[in-house]
Amino acid sequence: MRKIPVYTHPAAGWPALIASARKLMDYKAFLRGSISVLGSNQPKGGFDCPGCAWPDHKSYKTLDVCETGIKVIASEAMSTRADAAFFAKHTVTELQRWSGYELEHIGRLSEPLYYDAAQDHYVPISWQDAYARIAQQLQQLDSPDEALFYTSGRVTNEPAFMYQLFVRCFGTNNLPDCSNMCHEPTSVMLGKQLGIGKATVVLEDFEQAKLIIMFGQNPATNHPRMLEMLAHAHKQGCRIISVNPMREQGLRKFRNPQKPTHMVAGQSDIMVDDVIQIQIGGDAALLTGIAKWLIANDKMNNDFIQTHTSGFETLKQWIQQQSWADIERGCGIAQPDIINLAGLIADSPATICTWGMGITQHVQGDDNVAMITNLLLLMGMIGIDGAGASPVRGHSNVQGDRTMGIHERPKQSLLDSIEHVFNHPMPQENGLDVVAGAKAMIAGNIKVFMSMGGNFSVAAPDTSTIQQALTQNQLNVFVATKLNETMLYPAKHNLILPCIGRTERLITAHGEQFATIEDSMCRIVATQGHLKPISKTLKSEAQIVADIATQLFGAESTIPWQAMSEDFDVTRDYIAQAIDGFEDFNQRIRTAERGFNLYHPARHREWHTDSGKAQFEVPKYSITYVADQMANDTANLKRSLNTQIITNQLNNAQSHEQAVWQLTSVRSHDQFNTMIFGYQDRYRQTNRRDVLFMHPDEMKRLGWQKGDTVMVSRQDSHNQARTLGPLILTEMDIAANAVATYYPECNDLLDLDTHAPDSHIPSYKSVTVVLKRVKVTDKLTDLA
Ligand SMILES: Nc1nc2c(c(=O)[nH]1)N[C@H]1C(S)=C(S)[C@@H](COP(=O)(O)OP(=O)(O)OC[C@H]3O[C@@H](n4cnc5c(=O)[nH]c(N)nc54)[C@H](O)[C@@H]3O)O[C@H]1N2
Ligand SMILES: Nc1nc2c(c(=O)[nH]1)N[C@H]1C(S)=C(S)[C@@H](COP(=O)(O)OP(=O)(O)OC[C@H]3O[C@@H](n4cnc5c(=O)[nH]c(N)nc54)[C@H](O)[C@@H]3O)O[C@H]1N2
Ligand SMILES: [Mo]
Repeated sequence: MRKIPVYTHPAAGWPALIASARKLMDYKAFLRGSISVLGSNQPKGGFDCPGCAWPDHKSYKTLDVCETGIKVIASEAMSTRADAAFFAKHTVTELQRWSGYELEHIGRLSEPLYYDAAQDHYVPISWQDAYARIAQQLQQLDSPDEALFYTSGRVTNEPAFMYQLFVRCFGTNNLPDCSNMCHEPTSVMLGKQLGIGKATVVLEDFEQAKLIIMFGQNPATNHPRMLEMLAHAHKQGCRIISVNPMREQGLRKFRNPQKPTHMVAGQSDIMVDDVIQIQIGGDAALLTGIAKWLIANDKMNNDFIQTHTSGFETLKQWIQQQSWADIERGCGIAQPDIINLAGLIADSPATICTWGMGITQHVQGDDNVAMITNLLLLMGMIGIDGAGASPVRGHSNVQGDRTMGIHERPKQSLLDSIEHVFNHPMPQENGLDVVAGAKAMIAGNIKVFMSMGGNFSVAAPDTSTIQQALTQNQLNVFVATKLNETMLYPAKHNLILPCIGRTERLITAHGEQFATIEDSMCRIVATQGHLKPISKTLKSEAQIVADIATQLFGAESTIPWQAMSEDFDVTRDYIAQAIDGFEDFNQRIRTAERGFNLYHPARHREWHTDSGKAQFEVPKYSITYVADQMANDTANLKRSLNTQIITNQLNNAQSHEQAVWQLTSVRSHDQFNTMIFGYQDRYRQTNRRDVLFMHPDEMKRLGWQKGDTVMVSRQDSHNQARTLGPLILTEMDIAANAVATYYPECNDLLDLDTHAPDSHIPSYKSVTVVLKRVKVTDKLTDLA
C-alpha cells in the first residue's frame, strides 16, 4: 500500500489566504497599496490579472483574485527599484551568480540601462541614445533575418499588434514567443483538426458538463480561479477525472474564499473523483485504449462522424492495429481501468477535456493533442453546450498575442491583410520559432536579439549554451519590468528598456489609455492599471515600439507609429481592419459588459480545415514511444555513457528498466515561470526547490531514503552526458519509474534537439534519466 504524508487541508481557503497574506507581508514594504489587488479582474476600470489566462467569473460580482494572482501582482507592484545605484554596486559577473529568487526581489527596473563592458556594470543611458544605438545596429545587418524578436505572453493586444507590425515592416517573420514552449501543439493540432487553434468551450459550458477530464494540469497551483468552477460543476453532479502521473494534493478538496460560510464552517467541496496515475508520456496510449474500446463497442456518435468529420476510417484501422498489451505498456494503466474510463465517456452526454503542459511538452505533444481531439470528435463533443476542448493557457495574454500576429509562421491571409491595410510589403518567408531561433543564435546566424518581456534563455532548454550565444551577438534589447538572468549575458551592445506594467496607469498626450487582452476562451476584455508608475522614466511597451520604429524608418514611414502609441483607439481601429473578428473593436469593447467573445467557427460546427470537415489524425509516434525509449536508452546509456554513475546504477538495479527513469518538470506555488517568489510549495509540502520527487515505494526498492542526495544524468541527442544536482530526494505520490523536479532549474539538462516534430515544443515533461545517489562532501562521492 502506498503510504504518503498527504496534505489534508483543502486548496484555497484559509491556508491559501494566510499564505497570500504572508506573501503580502513579505512584500509589504514594497507593495504600493491594496488598491492594485482590489482593482484586478473587477467589473469597471480594473486591470486583467497578469496571473494566468483563465477567464473571469461571469458574474464579476465577487473579488475574482487568487493566491497566484496576488503574488504576481505584488511582484510587479513592489516599490523597491533596481535603479542606477543598485547597478553601480553590483557587477554583471556578480549578478550572474544570484539566484532567480534574489533577482526577483531586487525590485523594478526604473531607467534605461546600457552595459558598459569596461566596468562590467549596467549604467544609465538616455532613451534617445538607446534608440539611436538600436536603429544603428539594425541598419547594419546584412538581412533582417539576422534579428530575432521574442515575445512573452504578458504583453497586451495593442502593443503586441504594433510590435509584430514593426518587426514585419523591418522585414522578417522572426517572431518566436513563449507559446512555442507552451501550447504550441494545441495551436498546431486544433488548427489542423478543427480549423482554429483555440478552446471550443466558454465558461458557461463548465456549468452544464457531465464529465470533465483534466489531462496534465495542476489548477490548484497554476489556475486557482478554475477551482471554483470545478467545485461548482462537481456539486451539480459532474464527474471530474484527473489524468496525471502525480496525485496533485491541491486537487483533492477546495474551500472557497469567496464563500464566508465555507471558510467559517470549515466546509469544503470535493473536486476530483478519480486520478488516473499515468506514466509520464503515456497519454496518447491511454487515449488510444479509450478509443479502441469505444469503437469496438460501437459507442461513438456515428451521425456526427458521418456529417462532420473526415479521416475516421484511417484512424479506426490504425486503432484496431494497436494491441492492448502495447496500450498498457504505453500508459502504465491496466485494461479494466481504461475500459472503466471509456465507459464513463460513453455514458456522458456532455464531456469537456481540459489540458495543460503535461500534454503538450513532449516529443509526442502533437500526438497527445490530436488524440484528445479525436476522442471529442468520436463522441461528437464539439459544438454542443457543456462539452468541448479546453486547453488552459498560461500567460494572461499569450492567446491574444497570437491573434495579434505574433507568429513566426503567419497565415497568408494575415500577411495579406496587414499588407493591404498599411500598404506596406510584408515578408513572405516563415521565421524562426524558439527552438530554431535559439539554434540559429548558437550557430552565430543571429546578430540582434530583442525581447518584449520574458526570460528567453532560462525558459528554453540548453540555458547555458544560449547564454553564451547571447554574449556573441551585436545587440541585445530587453523591454522588461524586472531584471532576469537572460539580461546578464550581454552582447556587444546591450540595452535594458524598462516599461510600465499592467497594474500601472498609462497616461499619454491623449489622456489615460486602456488596453485589451484575450483570455483562454476567446473573450476580449479591457485592462487598465491603477498605480502610479514606479518611475517617471518608464515608457509603455507601445511607446518603445513606436519610438524605435520612428528612429529606424524615419519620416518615410507612412504608418502613424506615434499616434498608435498615444491613442490606443487608433491602434484598435487598425486592428479592426487587419485582424478577423475585431470589427467595430472600439465600440464593442466599450459597450459590451466586460468584453466580447471572438467568433469561433468550430463551436458552430463550421470547419475551416483543408477538407472542410473536422479532421481525425493518426499519431506520428508509436504509443509505446516512451517505454521503448526507456528500454533502448538503458542499453544505449550503458554502452556510450560509460561512466561510473551509470554502470554502478545498472549493476545495482534488479533489472535494467529499474535503473532508468522518466523525468518531468513542474511549477511550484511560489513561482510564476522563471520568477521565483519563494521556496514554499505548500500542497507538495516542501520548502526548497532543489528536490527530486519520487514515490516512497520506489525509494524502498532502491534502498534509498527521503533526504538522500541524488544526481540526475541523461544522454542528450548528441550522446553527451548532462548532469543536474545534487537534488534532495522527496516523497511524492507519483507513478512508478517517474521522477519530477522544478522548472526552470532543470533546463540545462534538456536540449534544444528533443522536441515535437510539427510544433517544435521542447520535451520539458519527459526525458529519460539515470539517478545516482551521492554523499555531499567537498567533492560529491558515489554511494551507489
Ligand atoms: N502559480 C503559477 N501559476 C502559473 C504559472 C506558474 O509558473 N506559477 N505559469 C503559467 C503558465 S505560463 C502556464 S503554461 C500554466 C501551466 O499550468 P500547468 O499546465 O498546470 O503546468 P505544470 O505545473 O507545468 O504541469 C502540469 C501537470 O502536468 C503533469 N504531468 C507531467 N507529465 C505528464 C504526463 O506525461 N502526462 C500527464 N497527463 N500529466 C503530466 C504534472 O504532474 C503537473 O501536475 O500555468 C500558468 N500559471
Ligand atoms: N523545464 C521547463 N521549462 C519550461 C516550462 C516547463 O514547464 N518546464 N514551461 C514553458 C512555458 S509554459 C512558458 S510560458 C515559458 C515562459 O517563458 P517566458 O514567458 O519567457 O518567462 P517568464 O518567466 O514568464 O518571464 C518573466 C519576465 O518577464 C518580464 N515581464 C514581466 N511582466 C512584464 C510586462 O508586463 N512587460 C514586459 N515587457 N515584461 C514583463 C520580467 O522581466 C520577467 O523577468 O517557459 C517554458 N519553459
Ligand atoms: Mo506557458
